[in-house]
Amino acid sequence: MTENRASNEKRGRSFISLCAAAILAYGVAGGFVDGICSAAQAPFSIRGAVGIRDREGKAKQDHSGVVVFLDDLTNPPRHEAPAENAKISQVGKQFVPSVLPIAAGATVDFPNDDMVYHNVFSFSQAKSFDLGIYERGSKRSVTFDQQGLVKVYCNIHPQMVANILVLPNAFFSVTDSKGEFILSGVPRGEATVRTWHARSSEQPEQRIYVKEEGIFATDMRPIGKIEFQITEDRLAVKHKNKWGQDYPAKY
Ligand SMILES: [Cu+2]
Repeated sequence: MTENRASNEKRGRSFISLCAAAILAYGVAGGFVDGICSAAQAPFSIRGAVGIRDREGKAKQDHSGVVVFLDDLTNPPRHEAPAENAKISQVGKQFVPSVLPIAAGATVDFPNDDMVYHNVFSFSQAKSFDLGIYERGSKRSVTFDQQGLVKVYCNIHPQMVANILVLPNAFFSVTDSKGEFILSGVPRGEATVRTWHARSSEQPEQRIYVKEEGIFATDMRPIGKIEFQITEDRLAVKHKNKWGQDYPAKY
């Protein structure tokens, strides 16, 4: 392992020299040099899929909405704040998207893009806030510094629920309808691929080695594509409004 690391570092250094030489030689052709250097650095992409089964154990048609993320990296890169804020809109009396992973320290904008007023609030341990009532075209923002799950509600419409997962880093993805995900720019080293789904208590995970030759399991078996299965076992839980009361029958 140590030997591998040493040779990787050596390769890294000679690669840096190669880039430096290329920049000196072809400094004017910036785009070209960038191309060479980024190709040689080749940030790794982890691909995979999550299959969701319903409560009866039947495979669902739609496998979207599972958050897949990396945790416990042995070689975490320096954390950089995202250039743009993340966003959860209010549209058609829903929060869109209803699942949003972010890295701790990120800010989320909550624009009202709807025809009606909404009141956005959360009493979660990781972040408690109340943005008050605001109209179409307005936007309010919240910064999330503490890791954890933040459940966001509207005080007017009980069906409006969003889950913000505040994670340790920016290596995350949300599955598409086929269940597929991609984690891009992953550094070499060990990491745990974890999962989270709003309607399941199952959170399958896998420890992996990311090496120059590819991804390996802890028994050094090569992994082409990471696959997980999740079975739904949670119904939507009724929640109270911000005053701790049931929502009125009509709203
Ligand atoms: Cu609302």
